[in-house]
Amino acid sequence: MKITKEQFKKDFRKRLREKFAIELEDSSETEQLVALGALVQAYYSDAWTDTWKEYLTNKKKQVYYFSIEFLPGKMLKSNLLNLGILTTVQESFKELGINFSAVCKAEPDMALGNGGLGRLASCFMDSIASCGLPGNGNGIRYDYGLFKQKFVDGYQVELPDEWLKGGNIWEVRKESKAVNVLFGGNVYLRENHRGQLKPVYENPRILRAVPYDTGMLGYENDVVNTLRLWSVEIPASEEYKYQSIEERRKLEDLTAVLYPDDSSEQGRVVRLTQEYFFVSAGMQSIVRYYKKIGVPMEELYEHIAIHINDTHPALCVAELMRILLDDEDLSWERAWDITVKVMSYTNHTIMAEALEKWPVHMMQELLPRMYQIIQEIDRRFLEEMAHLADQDLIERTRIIKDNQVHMAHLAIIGSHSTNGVAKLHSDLLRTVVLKDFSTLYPERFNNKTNGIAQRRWLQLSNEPLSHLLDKTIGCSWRKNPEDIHLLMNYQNDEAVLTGLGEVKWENKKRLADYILKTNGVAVSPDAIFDVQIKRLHAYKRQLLNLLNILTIYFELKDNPKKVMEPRVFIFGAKAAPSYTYAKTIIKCINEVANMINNDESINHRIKVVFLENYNVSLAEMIIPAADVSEQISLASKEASGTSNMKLMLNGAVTVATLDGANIEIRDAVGNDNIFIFGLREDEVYRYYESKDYSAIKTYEQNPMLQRVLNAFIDGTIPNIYREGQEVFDSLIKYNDEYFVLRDYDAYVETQRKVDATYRDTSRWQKMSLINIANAGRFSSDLTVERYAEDIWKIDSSKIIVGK
Ligand code: GPW
Repeated sequence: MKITKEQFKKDFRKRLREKFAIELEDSSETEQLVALGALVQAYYSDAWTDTWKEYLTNKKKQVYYFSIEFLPGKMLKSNLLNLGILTTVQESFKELGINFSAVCKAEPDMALGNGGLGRLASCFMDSIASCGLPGNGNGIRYDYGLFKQKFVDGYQVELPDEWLKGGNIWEVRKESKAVNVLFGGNVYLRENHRGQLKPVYENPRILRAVPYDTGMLGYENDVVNTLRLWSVEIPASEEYKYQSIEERRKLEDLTAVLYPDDSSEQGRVVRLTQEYFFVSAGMQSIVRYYKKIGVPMEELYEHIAIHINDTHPALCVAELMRILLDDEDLSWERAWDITVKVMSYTNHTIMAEALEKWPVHMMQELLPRMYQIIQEIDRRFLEEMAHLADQDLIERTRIIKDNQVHMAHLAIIGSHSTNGVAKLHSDLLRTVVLKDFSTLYPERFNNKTNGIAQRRWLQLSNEPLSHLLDKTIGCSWRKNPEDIHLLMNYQNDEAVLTGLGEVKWENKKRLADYILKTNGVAVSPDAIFDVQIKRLHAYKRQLLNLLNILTIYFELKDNPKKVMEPRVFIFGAKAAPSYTYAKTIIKCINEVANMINNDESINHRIKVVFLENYNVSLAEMIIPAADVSEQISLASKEASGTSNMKLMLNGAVTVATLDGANIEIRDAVGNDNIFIFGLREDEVYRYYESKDYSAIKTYEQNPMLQRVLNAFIDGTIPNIYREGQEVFDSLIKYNDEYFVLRDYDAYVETQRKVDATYRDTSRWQKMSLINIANAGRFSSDLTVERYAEDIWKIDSSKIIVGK
């Protein structure tokens, strides 16, 4: 949209008066934020209506992305950018004497997600709208987002994230679109007068699902899609059943909290209730809409695609079957055909503990009708496969076995597409983890390598670099992320390389100021900023990073004159509250940080900084300041990773194992512009087969490694009496599940190479440039376009300028 500064200033003052009966001069930053939010919403309200009306009139096929997590972070700047008025607003605020960044800061992070999976969903929302694709999100409006992390004596402490306390400026409550969702009770099948078997519900618990819609704005294209999040309420007709406050609370708890368990599931009734709640509400509202506009149910698959983001929404399969059978009177065969055509599924991990399974009795009690339908799907699957010679294969792939419902099996059998999130990951799904299914349905398996929204992760978070790019290669990269490749023409241009160095320094200075303020640690922007930011998990091997830090520390203590670049090791990570080992690692990193940062004898040559409460906003500050990106998971374990892409885009050079999307990053930049080390995936699998890995042998044969590990249990690192022993035991007594010790030497050696390379400034800057220039292919715009074409079969409604 186009608006002059004069008009904007007038509109803004007016909004403030309308909202708060206040003059600009007397308003607080929060009031300014709320007024600005309301104004921005008014600016895009026509485009929002026009968008869905256009989808309606042109009968555009739409995708609905079902995800139990969305992690957008702050939305103000992103919305202003996409509307095309960011600069106008920034300049107007300056003229009005308002501090724009302070207003932005007043917006709470919307953190309805744990990490990569939820953030991917939000990058997809941005990209789907920006590519002009008809697509909507469907999820849960948690009252509390991911916990706020504090460190007390080096331990992680979790505080509630009260993100809704000041109200949510972007959401619109859609009372009229509420639906009921049924739980529990008994369900009998009875023949109706037309001889059809229909369910009769006895004593179900009825919950009301109320949607809150948020506009998902496309980048300068007037598209506004919808993210619909559901909140639980008590239906008026049921109120008499909940007389005490406790009983009401218990019910309202359903959408109170996001499960902070990343990559592992606890068999909890609330979680399963949440899953069915948003699945059923979403499916009902979708089907109701298409019925209302006169789409025959038989043709549903021509109008909608439903995407199941990991298995959490896998009940979509059974719920659509339920609606088509019970409410729409379709035969099983017709309903099944439609369901499979409509559904598609993404797998995000090969970690066995994260593959969701629910006890049969729990599903039977909580979701009796779902269970009946799943049983029938399972029965028909057995029947259909009965002709196969390999009876074991059928047993291995069925949905209900060992008294558990296997959600991934339901998702694969009930959909036409299963994809992994990076080449290696998709190959492992096909050949190892889901091999049986790929034998049964080879055509269903495909890869869609993850991507990131360049708008947020470069344009918004790294303005200095964005300006340098504009100046060097023009502005087309802002619309077409692949155009960033034009930067390759400048890999030997001294001025551009120096410019990149200056941009990086400026970003590092900003982060250094923040580190001093929050952690009280003084770090120099001239040091290497070495960054590992991701959830804390054993397979991601933050511990390996720590072992290298201790190695350097001991080398410095032995030889204070050791030639090396000063380095700041920066961590950001939350541990699931129930994951004690991950919390142990946090404590150990914090204590090592204390020890090293306060040891004058090493002359400040290395520093260790663990930043509290890692979230989207913090990522936006850390990533532009990173020189080194740590992507050191055990090969085969990280499905893709996405911080690897964000860091590369911002000019960090990657230290990586050949895991997840690191492999594709290596292919993009070439071996000379990345530091690869460690076991490869086939070597890891060979160890699993031969079972001849001995951590203790590795330890016994390596004096430095001994010294480093002993530091955990001999008092060298203070205050980790219990934690140090736990780490030591995990490596030595329990034989080092993630081959940390096996990769230790290679890692330390590679870090020496990093050090030596960094000393050659122009070589380093060139590497950095090559990383930036080749990051365009990891744009989530391209990723969602591949989903649209191969899986969802939807196309863009707008001719995007510049495409
Ligand atoms: F276990 N991922 C995540 F697969 O952030 F469900 N949370 C999760 O619960 C799972 C996966 C799950 C991450 C992957 O670990 C990461 O490798 C990937 O880049 C990201 O999902 C997006 O695909």
